[in-house]
Amino acid sequence: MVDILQNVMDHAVAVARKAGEVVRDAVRDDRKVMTKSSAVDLVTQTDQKVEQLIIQSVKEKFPEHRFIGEESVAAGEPCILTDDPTWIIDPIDGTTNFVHTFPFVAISIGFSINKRVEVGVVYSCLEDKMFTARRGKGAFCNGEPLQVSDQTDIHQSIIATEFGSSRDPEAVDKIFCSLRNILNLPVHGVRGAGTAAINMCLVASGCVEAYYEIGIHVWDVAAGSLVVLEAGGVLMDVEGADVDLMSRRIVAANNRTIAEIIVKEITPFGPIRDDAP
Ligand code: LIP
Repeated sequence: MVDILQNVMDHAVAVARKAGEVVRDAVRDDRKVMTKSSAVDLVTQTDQKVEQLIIQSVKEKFPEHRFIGEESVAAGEPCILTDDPTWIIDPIDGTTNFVHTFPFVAISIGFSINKRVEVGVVYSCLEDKMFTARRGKGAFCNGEPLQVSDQTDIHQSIIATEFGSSRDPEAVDKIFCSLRNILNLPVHGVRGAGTAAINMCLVASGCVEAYYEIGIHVWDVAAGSLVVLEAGGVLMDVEGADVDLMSRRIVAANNRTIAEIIVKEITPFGPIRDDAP
């Protein structure tokens, strides 16, 4: 019997590798920086070129599949997750890092059916780390199995987060309030790689106990969410409910104990949903 999901996984890995080559070649050259939703929400020609490369290549192999891509949505395509097989693509997660040659940049490709992510591929292309996950079949980095940390003591934990690209003063105040609460628990430290996808892979790898952020988009977290789950981790909304990938809010943690403590310290707010009309 044909294993469609394995075909999807193989294709996602192959095209992510090809995209990674393009990104690596461009990392020192692409200096034409444009902005999107705010003065610090950056995009380059490489983001657009890589998204086209991925979509073209997938269309040739899976002509009936749908797409949600960061740059296509920025260009006016709808961001609606249906039950149809859908590729959820961030061509460069960590565009600001890419622009500044800060060395964490990922190609993130999730694949969903019935609104549930079934395959996740995150290629940290400057480190040459290929993170892969398939529902029910585990998570891997360059073929090696991943396992979240077994830490249950928040005081012995490292937490990853980001400041995002909104500079709305109220949102910034809430982001800092959450950060202060978490630092003061205290935790061993707070880190941020500058890409949601890689932060989630760090949770899956056991290097940090949790990652949370408000303001991310579905393409930043679709693939990473499955990598976390398949490495034994948990996902939650920042107010403790089930995660909703369109809500632009996420907590990804090694276990429920850590996730619930983080949730208590977060000052929540609700950015406009990805699927808002
Ligand atoms: C970015 C993230 C980053 C997050 C930003 C943004 P982009 O994605 O991964 O960690 O803080 O909100 O979404 O724009 O580089 O694809």
